[in-house]
Amino acid sequence: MAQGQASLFDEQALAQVTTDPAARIEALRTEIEHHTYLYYAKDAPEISDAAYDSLMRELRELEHQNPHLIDPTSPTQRVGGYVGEQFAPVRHAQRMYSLDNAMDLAELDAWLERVVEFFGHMVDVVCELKIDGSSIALTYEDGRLVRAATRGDGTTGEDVTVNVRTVKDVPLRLRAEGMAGIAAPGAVEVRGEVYMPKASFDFLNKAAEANGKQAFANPRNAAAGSLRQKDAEITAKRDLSTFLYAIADQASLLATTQWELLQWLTDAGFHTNPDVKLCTQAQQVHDFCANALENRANLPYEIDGVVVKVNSFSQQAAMGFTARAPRWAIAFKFPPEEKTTVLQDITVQVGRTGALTPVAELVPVTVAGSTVARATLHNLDEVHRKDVRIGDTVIVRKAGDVIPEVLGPVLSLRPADAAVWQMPQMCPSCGSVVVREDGEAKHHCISIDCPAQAQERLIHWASRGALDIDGMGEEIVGRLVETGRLTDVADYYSLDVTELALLDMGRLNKEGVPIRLGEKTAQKLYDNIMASKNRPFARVLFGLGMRHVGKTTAEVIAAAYPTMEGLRAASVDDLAALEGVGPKIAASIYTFLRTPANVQVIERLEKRGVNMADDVSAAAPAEPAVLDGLTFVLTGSLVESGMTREEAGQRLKALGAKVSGSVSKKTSFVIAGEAAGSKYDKAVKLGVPVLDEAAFLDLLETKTLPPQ
Ligand code: 3B8
Repeated sequence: MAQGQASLFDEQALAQVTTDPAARIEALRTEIEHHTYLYYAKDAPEISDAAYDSLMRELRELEHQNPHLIDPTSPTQRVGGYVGEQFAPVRHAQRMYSLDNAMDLAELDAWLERVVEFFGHMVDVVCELKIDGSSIALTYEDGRLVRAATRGDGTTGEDVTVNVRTVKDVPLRLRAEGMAGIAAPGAVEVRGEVYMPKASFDFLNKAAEANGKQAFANPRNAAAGSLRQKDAEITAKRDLSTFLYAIADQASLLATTQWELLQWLTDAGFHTNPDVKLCTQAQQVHDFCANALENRANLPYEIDGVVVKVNSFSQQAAMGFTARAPRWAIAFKFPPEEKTTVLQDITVQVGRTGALTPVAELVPVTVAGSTVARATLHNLDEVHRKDVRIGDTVIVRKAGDVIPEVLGPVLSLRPADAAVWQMPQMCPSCGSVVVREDGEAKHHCISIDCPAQAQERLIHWASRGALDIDGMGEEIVGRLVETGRLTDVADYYSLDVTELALLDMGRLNKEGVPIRLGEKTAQKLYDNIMASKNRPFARVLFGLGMRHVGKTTAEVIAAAYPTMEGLRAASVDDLAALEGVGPKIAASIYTFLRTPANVQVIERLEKRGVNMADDVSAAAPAEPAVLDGLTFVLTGSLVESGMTREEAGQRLKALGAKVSGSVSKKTSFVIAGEAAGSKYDKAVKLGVPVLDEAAFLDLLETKTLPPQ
């Protein structure tokens, strides 16, 4: 490509630099954007990297000399920036729905048949690869990127603008070709997927392992995690890419079909996936899915299925949405990838309650984008039911694409000497007796001072759902246990900053000097320990790690007994009477609170200021009366939620609304479910606003009225 270069380096252009820096800056930006587009979106660069760098250097230099001309959408501004304490919430102007899944070809056909039934004939559909990334919404105002948000719960996401700016294939300004169409809407919200290429993911995880850092489970988590970096400079180094495929609102102003929209997106400068097909028959959809599945391993990024969409926007609108997902699209999910590998050993892990879990130690193998070397075998019966033996070649897959699972052996490859595995009779951590109680699947080590249990209990106490001591992970807890500073959870609250700073991490640096935790990390960790003293009482109960007391049970108990003193006074029957508790859990709590070693730990926790009593006067307020003064009428059946009109009415009243049986001019809203009849007609006639079920469910969830 000689043209662009010539125009930039010719005499006239250079002469302009001295006279009009603003014009030169603009010319450089447009030129650089053009080459970024060719490189990332079209995969067809026309100038060398060196020439590109030279353009960037000139632009940077000019902006440096003319700081008043710096603009956030300049290609020089992609790097850097800090997000505050938290990512600001962003309410999506239009809800970000997810897709319904078809788990096999039969379910895909069932969806295709629903489409045929709806229209009375087959309609055009578009097949796209389902990118296994993290959803984003990019908002452009007057063609300039102003905001990027994650999907979040679909209603509210997080503002990740500074991070997304660093993603090189995201245009900071739309190309003129795309701009032509959007004179009318002014702002457009473009939606798609951010992903991390497989090769970059491998590279990142290798580096993480080398630095003793936690690796990401799969490229999707890596993409999502990279987007949510507080320091956008880290995001900038992460090699993220995007594929965009939708416009949130007013897409019909830009195109009349999904197929045309993909073209518009490409013209506007977005990276769109080239592997798309416009299909007129079910057979073509099948072929596309079969091809995608076959090609999956050869793609440089992860896909987890195929998305099939009704092509025409007016036909999409006719089909509409359920409460969760569009009716006009379906995600055909690939079956989880399976691989074979060798089971080298079965080890036994001791959990915080003393439960013993057999773990498959595998020859590492890549499954669905990440390395699998270990997988839980749950308990002895599972090992026998699956009939896996040490030395077996086994089939592994990822359940839900995250948790590795051993499916079973390839019997024809079993070594002659492979013996049936048995649970060890002694705890591998402390050597005490292992028992299996009647009716229990798990074996347990019943020693009170089993170090493996102690360590797991300590980690559990600090975990996110419990006392949430950020930074207190497996490694640091392990070191504190080994150095004798942590024995039980009350010991956390006697640690001081100095000893934390000096904590020997058990590793040496390049000069052979032991690595210590260091002052800055120690101070943060200490602050987090102190902050954990004020967690709600339910967290403390959960953190204590009583058998059978999960998070939900802990919340139920704390709601009924908001103080440790009150809870200690409760009888087994009192506890068993609580919703979802029952005699087994009740007995476990009762016994736990009377075991002398536990009583002592709880007393020490209390003495050191850990919350043992919630302030009941500050209990959660009742529902806000956001619908005060409004009158609702319900009609039709609420098929999505399955709520009766009675239940729906109760929910509205709880928010302060009045519910009436007939529509009048005074009615504020009519909620119309399926097969709504005369009340709906009357509402339309009187101009009373009508909400469909999805909007009603949104209202209950968000406690805000939809914009009228
Ligand atoms: C509507 C259309 C959600 C999606 C959609 O590659 C909707 O189209 C969606 F409510 O999540 N991961 C894609 C992908 C995802 C979606 C989509 N198209 N290609 C993807």
